[in-house]
Amino acid sequence: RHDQAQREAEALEFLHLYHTETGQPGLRQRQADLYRDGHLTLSTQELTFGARVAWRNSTRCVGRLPWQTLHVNDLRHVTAHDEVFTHLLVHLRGALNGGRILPTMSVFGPGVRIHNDQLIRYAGYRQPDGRVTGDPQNAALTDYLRGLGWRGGPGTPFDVLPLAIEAQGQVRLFDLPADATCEVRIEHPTCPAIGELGLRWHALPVISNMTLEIGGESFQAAPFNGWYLQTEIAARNLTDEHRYNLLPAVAAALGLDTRTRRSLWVDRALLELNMAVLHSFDRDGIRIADHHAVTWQFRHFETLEARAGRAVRGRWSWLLPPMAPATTPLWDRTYDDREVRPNFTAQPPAWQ
Ligand code: HEM
Ligand code: NRG
Repeated sequence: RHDQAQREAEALEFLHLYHTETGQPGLRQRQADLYRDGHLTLSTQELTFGARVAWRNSTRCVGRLPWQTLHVNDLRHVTAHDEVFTHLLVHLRGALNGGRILPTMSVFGPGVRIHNDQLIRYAGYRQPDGRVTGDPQNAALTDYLRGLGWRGGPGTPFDVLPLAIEAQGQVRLFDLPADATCEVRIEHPTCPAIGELGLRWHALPVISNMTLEIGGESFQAAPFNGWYLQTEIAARNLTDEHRYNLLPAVAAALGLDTRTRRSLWVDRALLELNMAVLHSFDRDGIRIADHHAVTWQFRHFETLEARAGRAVRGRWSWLLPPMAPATTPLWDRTYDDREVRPNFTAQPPAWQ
């Protein structure tokens, strides 16, 4: 929590940024509003600008080149469960846009929180033997949702979890309809046995547990999405030993010799799984980045920012992809990792 002086200082700094970057008149009037009220009530234009700059300032995001294209739904008047849920469905369908994904954010009113860390997450069901069916990362979330009364899904490794929406001091569960959670069946262009593993992933990453901070104001319910980078799905979610841990199955499908790591079966299976994810999203016409294009685009973003007289902040360890990092143009660069606002901050889970 900020104290009042810091809040006002951030508000002044934001007003200055907004008016100098956009060239909009009226800075004096807004400063007077701030001194009168002690805080800012952002206009829709200021909110939209602030959200875009928050993306521009996200040190861990390698996908920042199109920051100015972020669509912002100003839903600060929305504070009731049913209305929040309805607008989340509008967000999911509009952002998917038939596969030509639109980076989108929906900003909800006071008292609203979404307890899921992303709008679309797969259940992780704990088995009696200690193993997990589904995504082990979501086992605690799955337990929590069951505690709220969720009866559980069909029990596949890819059951979409319901949303826990908090509003007006109360938490309620909402099932997401299948037509709002577009998924891609993963198959490999030349190895049918990989397709037979029955893997899938959802088209949209919609982060719903970060606080948007603009000019001393905080928005706890401001879910946002862009499109996936294939390494997020293929090199981490499906591959990490503590996630779906699928490289042994992919290697078997490829007929690789897994008796010794020195055969580099891990690397070959990883590569083919990444190819399969790119191929499958392309087949369905769902936008997805690859780690080569996105890192070159990030360099372009740096050039444009330098031209605009701004410094780019970044966290090298997050910007580098978990595949072939030294082949990308970010490998031998260094970044200043100090955080500036507007920005997104991590929220401690509302449950736990
Ligand atoms: C993190 C790519 C859009 C804000 C990331 C990461 C990647 C990425 C690869 C690292 C994720 C990880 O390692 O778990 C992209 C791509 C986008 C995109 C390809 C396509 C347009 C956006 C948008 C926003 C955003 C629209 C906000 C408006 C962030 C933030 C993080 C992040 C805040 C850090 C998340 C965390 O701390 O867990 N992005 N991003 N990104 N991105 Fe983006
Ligand atoms: N690694 C996470 C998603 C983190 C954010 N990535 C994006 N964001 N692409 C995962 O679900 O795999 N985005 O807004 O597009």
